Amino acid sequence: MSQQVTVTEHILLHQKMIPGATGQFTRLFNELVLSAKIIARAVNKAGLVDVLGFTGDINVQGEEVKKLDEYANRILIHRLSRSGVLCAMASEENADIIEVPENFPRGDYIIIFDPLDGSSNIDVNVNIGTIFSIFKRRSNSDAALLSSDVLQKGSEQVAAGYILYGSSTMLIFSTGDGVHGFTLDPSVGEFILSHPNIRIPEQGKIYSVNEGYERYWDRDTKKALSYFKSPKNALRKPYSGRYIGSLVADFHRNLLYGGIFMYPADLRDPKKPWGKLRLTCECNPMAFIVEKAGGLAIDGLKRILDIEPEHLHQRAPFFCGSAKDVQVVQEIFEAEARRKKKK
Ligand code: FDP
Repeated sequence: MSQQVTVTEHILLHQKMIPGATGQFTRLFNELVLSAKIIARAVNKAGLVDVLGFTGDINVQGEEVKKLDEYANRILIHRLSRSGVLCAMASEENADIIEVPENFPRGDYIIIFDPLDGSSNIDVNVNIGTIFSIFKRRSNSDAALLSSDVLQKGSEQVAAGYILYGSSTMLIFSTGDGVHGFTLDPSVGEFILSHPNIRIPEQGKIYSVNEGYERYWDRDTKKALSYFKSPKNALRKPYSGRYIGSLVADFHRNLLYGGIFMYPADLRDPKKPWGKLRLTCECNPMAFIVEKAGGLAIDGLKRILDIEPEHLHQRAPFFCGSAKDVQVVQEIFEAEARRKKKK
């Protein structure tokens, strides 16, 4: 136990190394960690208490709201608004920016989160998670908050990460200097550093995508898939297919083992040719983590972290993982773009 580093110690150590640090980030993180423990407890008891199933409501994404989703959202909003260091929050479950109530102290941080990602897996005991993305406001603290403070490019994130509720509860995050993983020790109630300085393998052996929708993909994505399945690829053998259908779980496995996760554009509805995943609360935080671990994340052609969000619930195609695997996809998209230009 004497050798073990808790997440709070780790953050405090990090804070000491930043000249002029005020402790605000540490306060925000402490509330996030406490929220994670409360949600983990509810997830672990699901099945025993009445938290499975639907609330009967439809969220801003047009999806049925699960009881645990709603619970996780409430816990995060309640705890984080009390941190005293936020000026705004945004959640996948709420249509608009959530302002911190007038009577609470405020600060310059903004947090965007998906309270419980992978919620279609809740009722069957498959891994789910909370994803978060943290920014600092750009406008003056005394002035009214601008939507551009919340809608910043992913490259402006000061921290991002996720909590994975699985066979154990894990917190993975980066504040810019490496990606670190902590595992909740339920006997002491602390997240303990278990995976310091995670690096994603440069080349993976796994592709992860909902192949059932292949007929709705563009030509580029179909080409990428056939590359990963071909014995003529860089590995000289087909990649293994692994798809849980819970972004945090698929991402986490690929982060540790290497590989590529894809949620491509879906051309079923030509008026909405976007992917399913949300840029601000899913793609950006995962792209930040994967890049800090040595990998890449693109929308096909463009780096995810360079996309200027136009609205809170914007979606983006998402290809993310080991650098060499993502580069292959990018080359395919670039070649197709050149071909289309020539026509
Ligand atoms: P879910 O709908 O279960 O919440 O964006 C949400 C998400 O899950 C991701 O976690 C997951 O990667 C993806 O959607 C799964 O979507 P498909 O069922 O279309 O594959």
